[in-house]
Amino acid sequence: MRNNNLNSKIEVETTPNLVTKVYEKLQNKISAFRRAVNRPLTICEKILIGHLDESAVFSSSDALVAGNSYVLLNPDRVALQDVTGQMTILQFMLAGLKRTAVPTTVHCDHLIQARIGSDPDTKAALYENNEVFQFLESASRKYGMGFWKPGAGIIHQVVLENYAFPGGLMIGTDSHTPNAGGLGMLAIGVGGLDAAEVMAGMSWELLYPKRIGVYLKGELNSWASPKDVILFVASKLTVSGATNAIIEYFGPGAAAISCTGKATITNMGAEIGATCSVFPYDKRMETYLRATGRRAIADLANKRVKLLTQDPQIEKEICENRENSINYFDQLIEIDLSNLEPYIVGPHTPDLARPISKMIDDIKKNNYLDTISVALIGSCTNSSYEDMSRAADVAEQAREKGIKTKVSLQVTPGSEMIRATIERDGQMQLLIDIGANVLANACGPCIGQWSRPELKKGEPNTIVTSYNRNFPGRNDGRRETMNFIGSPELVIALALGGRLSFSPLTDELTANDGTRFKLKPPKIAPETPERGFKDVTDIYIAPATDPNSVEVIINKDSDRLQELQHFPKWDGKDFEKLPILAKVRGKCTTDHISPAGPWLMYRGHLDKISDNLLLGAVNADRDGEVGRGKNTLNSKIESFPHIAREYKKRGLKWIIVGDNNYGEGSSREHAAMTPRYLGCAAVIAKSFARIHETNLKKQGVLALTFADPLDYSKIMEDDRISIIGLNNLKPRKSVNCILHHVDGRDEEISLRHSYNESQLEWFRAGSALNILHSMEEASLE
Ligand code: MIC
Ligand code: SF4
Repeated sequence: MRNNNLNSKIEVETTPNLVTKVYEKLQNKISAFRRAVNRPLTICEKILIGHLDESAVFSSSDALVAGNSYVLLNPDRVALQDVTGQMTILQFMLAGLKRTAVPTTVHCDHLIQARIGSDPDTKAALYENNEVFQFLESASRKYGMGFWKPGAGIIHQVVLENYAFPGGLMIGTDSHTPNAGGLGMLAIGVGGLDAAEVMAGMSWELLYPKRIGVYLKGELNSWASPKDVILFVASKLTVSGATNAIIEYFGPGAAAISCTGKATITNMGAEIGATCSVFPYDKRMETYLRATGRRAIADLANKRVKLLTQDPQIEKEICENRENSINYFDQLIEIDLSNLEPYIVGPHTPDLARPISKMIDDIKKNNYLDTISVALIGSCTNSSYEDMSRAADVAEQAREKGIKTKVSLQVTPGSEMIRATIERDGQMQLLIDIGANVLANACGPCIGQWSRPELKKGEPNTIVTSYNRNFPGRNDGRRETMNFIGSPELVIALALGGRLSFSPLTDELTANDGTRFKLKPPKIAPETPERGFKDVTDIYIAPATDPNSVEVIINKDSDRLQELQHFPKWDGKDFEKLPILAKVRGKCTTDHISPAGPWLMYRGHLDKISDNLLLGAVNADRDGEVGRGKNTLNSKIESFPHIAREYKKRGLKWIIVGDNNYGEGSSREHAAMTPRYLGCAAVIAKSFARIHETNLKKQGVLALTFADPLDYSKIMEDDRISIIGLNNLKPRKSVNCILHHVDGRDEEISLRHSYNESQLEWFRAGSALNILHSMEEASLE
């Protein structure tokens, strides 16, 4: 089934050429599909069908059963960032390939630590991460990838500004890749090995997603913003509610939201587990394409509107009767934007939402710390020209009254283009005038790259951000930090009020002259600058024209980068009486399994980063114990990575037991590679998040779920677990598992899996990479 055409010599194309070809392909495939399946199509169906691999046959829609059939797709682009990209490139190299077959870019954004401010922090990062940046740059030049230097901006913002296009399909090694859905693209977050395979010219496999429709009507007004649309949707669907689904926004309200506002909404679909989210092509996207120097693409899209939008009959039928939505969507949510209030979510999970009017009650009920310590705006989610203009409008009102924020305010612009433009147009100055400090154009505090020496160890504190994630420990590595999320304009208002309970809708501030005043809702802001975006230079390096002359730089003694070794093949034996390294309780995101912050340093060094394994995970058997468990060899309570290394030394494989939505959040495959490296045979969970489940499968760890989730509670700390019948693993067939309890009782439980036949081969071969490598070797023979 797979496309064996490795190393095919496809030149990196200019985007208009690529887009022309993609639209032709969409046209042909969608027409063929329509001949077989005669019904109106949604936009995500059109894009998926238009990107199906050549092997797909359109005899009927039976081949595309949502949540059941796997499909092979050919993405148009790949985007890598500097921390997940390291493993992706190391795996690409290990597979022995010469050049990327699909246009690919690398973005340096996660490694800049926020300390003082933009310039000194970027300089310090260049020095401290020099070796990694050199590796990424040399590999990019050699293998044909565009390289965006540190300081150029955050991956998703740079992709939106330069590469995203309506109707396209891209994958990225970052879970917020769906940001490009704001420009009508199906953009999906994946693990590094998925990306390496596509870069090698292989098709990409996806579980054909379900569809959730969000019908938007009315118009946002007052303090409500695009952020509130997604915070509201998150509260309805919860963190796992959109797993293996694409969220498709449509209706008259969609056109009332700017392209970058749409991107905020699609970006945060990652927080509810969505495969991706998408809006249909419209005038607002055209405006953004033209403003970002892509007139040719806007013209091409305008000629193909039918391919890039939902068939109109769908909306018509749904408007006549909401029940008709079942013909097109698995679920329908309806939002009247005119009635939407600003929301605040958190702490510690992005689906704990309430409208701002209810915040004060929640603070009292839950004893949240009302005093805010730091307010932060920006990130890949919310740093558009429109966002910054609305935030600056609130700042201007405060400046006119002679006041500043009551708490520290930090701004991370999403890209150098945005930073330079808001500096020229005055928004930045307005923010600085009320006390803002400008950080680098990078992820910074959003991913724990935030030095807060002023904060005492264990000191509880409240922060508010316009970011997208708020897992415990996420921003500053401190689990006691309570992190709340809202729109940038709301965060500015809260920074002026200094309290979480402050509501700009009802509360007053005191001006410098002692008079009281209320903030007005920010004015409607321009979605793109009247004078155009500022041109920025010296932020991009193109692939080398003579790749053979470029040597990929990896220092042999490096503690940042380590060449990978292949994981061993499965030995053909059942897993007999394996110890449980960790049984985790409750939320276990990839930030719990493989924390970021200081550990980001080691994302290119598998051995070193393995020392963070499960450090954030809550031990289900030991109340309150985090990152530690019982070493069955000596009965001592030790850290999980330490125990895992002890087991590995003795050649003992082990198991992780997970709760619901295990592995939610990031795409980092380190959360699957480090367990694999230290000897994990299987993860048994109540349920998995999509990307993490694929990452486990790809790295050769068995990903299994309880047939009966109540069996989770049958597993005790001292049990040994056998997983048997592995030679007979088959798609859709359950797996037998025996719990050997310490009192001598054996108990049998049934496990499920979602492997298809070719994924089972990954397990047998030891990893998907081992298969890619053998295919590459065969193609050279
Ligand atoms: C995130 O927002 O969690 C990250 C950091 O961008 C991750 C990627 C990573 O862990 O490197 C993501 O979203 O995939
Ligand atoms: Fe960076 Fe945060 Fe966006 Fe992830 S969510 S890409 S860490 S800004």
